[in-house]
Amino acid sequence: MHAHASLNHSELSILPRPASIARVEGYFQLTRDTVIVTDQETQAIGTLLANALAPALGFVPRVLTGEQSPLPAISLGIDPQLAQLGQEGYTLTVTAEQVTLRAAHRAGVFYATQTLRQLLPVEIFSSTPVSQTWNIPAVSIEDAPRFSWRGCMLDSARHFIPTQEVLKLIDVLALHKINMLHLHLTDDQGWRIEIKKYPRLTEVGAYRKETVVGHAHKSQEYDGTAHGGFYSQEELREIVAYAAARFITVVPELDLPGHAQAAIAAYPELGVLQAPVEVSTTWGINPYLFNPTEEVFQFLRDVLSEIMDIFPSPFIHIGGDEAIKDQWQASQQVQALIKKLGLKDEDELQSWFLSQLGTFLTQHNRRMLGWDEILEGGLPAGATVMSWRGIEGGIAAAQAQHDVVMTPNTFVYLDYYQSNDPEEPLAIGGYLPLDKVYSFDPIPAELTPEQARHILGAQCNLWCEYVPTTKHLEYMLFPRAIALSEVAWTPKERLEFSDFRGRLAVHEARLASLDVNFRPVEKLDQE
Ligand code: TNX
Repeated sequence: MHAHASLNHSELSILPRPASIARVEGYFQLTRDTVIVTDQETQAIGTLLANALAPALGFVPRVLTGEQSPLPAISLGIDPQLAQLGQEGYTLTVTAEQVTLRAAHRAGVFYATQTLRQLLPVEIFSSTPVSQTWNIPAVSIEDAPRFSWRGCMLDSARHFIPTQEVLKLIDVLALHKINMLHLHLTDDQGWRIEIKKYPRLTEVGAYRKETVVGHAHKSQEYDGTAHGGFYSQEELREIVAYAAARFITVVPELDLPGHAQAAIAAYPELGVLQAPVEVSTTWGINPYLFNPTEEVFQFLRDVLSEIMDIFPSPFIHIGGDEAIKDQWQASQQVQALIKKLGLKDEDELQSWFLSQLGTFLTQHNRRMLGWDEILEGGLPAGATVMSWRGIEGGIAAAQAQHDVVMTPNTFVYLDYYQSNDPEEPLAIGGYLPLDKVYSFDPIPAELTPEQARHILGAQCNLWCEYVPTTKHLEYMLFPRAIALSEVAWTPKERLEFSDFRGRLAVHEARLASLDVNFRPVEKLDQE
């Protein structure tokens, strides 16, 4: 099947762009008589669809499960014969009589519903009833993702992102077929996850003080205001369940052995210095490291156990980034350990440190994921690498037959400026316009096809040092996260920035109706 030559943007503005779509003549008209028919397996997806359409329609379409309908129907169902479309692929066929969504697995049916919402007139995203005819163009779509990891990282540590906002974002990410939500939950500036066994982690570690920063670089250093907040385990379970219903896996990150200052502020005995310190009130890289002792490993295993209990994710992220090793270097005790283990240096000690936890995770059937610094001193067995300092770490890891998620700062760091407009709100630095994100190819040319199979996919990261509000968070995410979703979903030969732009211009009305803040695409013309 090939793309129709005369695709009309206002009619077929689906993001990410489907692998193949053919427009045929006619429309299916959605009315009060239309029922959503499902099989047992897709009933919950049918209900989600009904509830998504209801506000604009002004009525909730009926969901019929396991029955035939005499009425015109939107039919959802599993079809094992579509196995060749993979875990997430689907077909969506619209004729004047019927809308048919089929996939071999439930995820595919869910993605078909997200496509269907975008086939309807954009007003379907309205939160209040709109009286109009709801025509769905007759099409034949066959679609499946290029990559199995289509991710977005949010940094709740630097600025806490309230649960309600996370739930709202999950809906928006799912609309774009993103399936991995990586939550950065611990850092020097805050510990955001309730751990029952160690209550001070949040009692102390979740709050940082106001600081008077008395020099010229104030805005670059810290916004000066007191800040705090954390997720209870109950809230995290709600987030995980809400995401799972929308086929998103929540990947938790516990950052170590560096970025540990908030934990050490809560329990100074965890640190190399064994001395009190406050939760960091400035951005940047701090020197506080976990002490590589059995007591600390016990603490980390306890914390990981509670994390695994909350998050069913097959991947657990253990950080590994930016650990300056000065404190390990200066500690006689740590140096004695390096000697005893027969290691060369602190990098090898970090590798050993992470391997201890990797083994623990493996025993619990989880996979360790870490930033590309985990390559230094030897990649722990079985570890998956998130390549952030460009793509080099990812290339090295894939060549060593380790799995990789590509998140290079050069293409997908959404904390960077999205334009040169002097009015652009303060950001950490860098320059990452929309077309640069769109131009990213997660498969480096250096890799053989065999090695390239280790590239699980791509992810955009939004670090939140300079993102204090949810409105601003959305502004930094959109539309760049949508570009990432297309890079990670759509076949490479179907990626065309001008076409993407055209669809995005239509899509903005949907985002606006969902009350999602974004940088308007028309601003690209002024650049
Ligand atoms: C580096 S990316 C970090 C983060 C910062 C980010 C700012 C990574 C693994 N570590 O701690 O927030 O730069 O761009």
